[in-house]
Order: sequence, then structure tokens, then C-alpha cells
Amino acid sequence: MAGYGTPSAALGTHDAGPATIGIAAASWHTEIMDALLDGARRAAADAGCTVTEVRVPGSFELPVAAQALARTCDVVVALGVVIRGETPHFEYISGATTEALARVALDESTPVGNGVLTVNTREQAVDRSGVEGASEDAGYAAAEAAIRTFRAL
Ligand code: DLZ
Repeated sequence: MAGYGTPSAALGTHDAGPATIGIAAASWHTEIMDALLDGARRAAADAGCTVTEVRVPGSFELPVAAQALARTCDVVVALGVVIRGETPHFEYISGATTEALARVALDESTPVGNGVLTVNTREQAVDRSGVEGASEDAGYAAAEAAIRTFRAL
């Protein structure tokens, strides 16, 4: 479902895959978050990873949680939902969160999957959340991306 295809090459030190995954999850938009969490947990189970979960208030708090998880886990995935129509300062929250998650990955040399939905409407968020009938399973895809990146490095 994620659609990343088959990686063509790996640097080769992590062929066995990650043993541990940290899931950082925001709390806004609970039902959509539950679906994203379900997807990330399924990806972790498919990869045989032990899971540590941290719940934070909002997406803006995800990077510091991701950083803490990156210090104890092989890979991290951050999950959140930011909806433009329901979020004043949408650009600030989504931009700051995305940039900080990228910084955590580089600073900690740890793959961080970006499962933060930044969408215009609630319907778009649901359609990416992995619920039955959705066109995307963003929680699964973000966790899978981090796991695949770990294997590639
Ligand atoms: C304040 C806020 C707003 C308006 N909207 C969202 C949202 O749609 N999704 C989300 O994850 N968090 C939101 N937040 C909370 C911020 O991420 C953050 O928790 C607060 O600004 C406190 O730092």
C-alpha cells in the first residue's frame, strides 16, 4: 500500500532490520490519530520490532519526543494531524514540526518517519489515515519508510 517500491541498493550494515521502533504520537484529532497509530503498529509488527510509544499534546511537541526516542530506539516514527481549516497558524505548526523532525533525524543519525498529516480538510486526513476505504495508510507508510531507511544504511 505504501508504494515505495524495492530499494535498489543498500550500504549494507543493517540488513537484519531494526529491532526497536519509537512511535511519537500527538493527541489532536483523536480518531484519525488512532488510525495512524494502528498503521504504525502494524508496520512495526510486520518488521518484528519492539515498540516504545510516547504520547505528546500536539504535533509541535513531536520533535522533542522523537529526539528522546531516537536516543534509545533504532528508528522513530512521528504521527500527527494538522488541518489547515481547523488550525490557526497552520503554516507555523506544520513547517516547524516538519523541519524539526528532519533535524532530529540528522542530529541523531536515526531514521525518522514523517507521519504528520498536513492537510486542508478533515476529509483529506481521514482519506490518508488507513481506515477502511482510505486511499493511503500514512501511519504504516511512515513507519515502513523509517524501517526501510535503517536497512539501507
Ligand atoms: C494549538 C494547536 C492547533 C490550533 N491545532 C493543532 C492541530 O491541528 N494539530 C496538532 O497536532 N496540534 C495542534 N495544536 C497544538 C500544538 O501542536 C501545540 O501542542 C501547542 O501549540 C502547544 O505547544
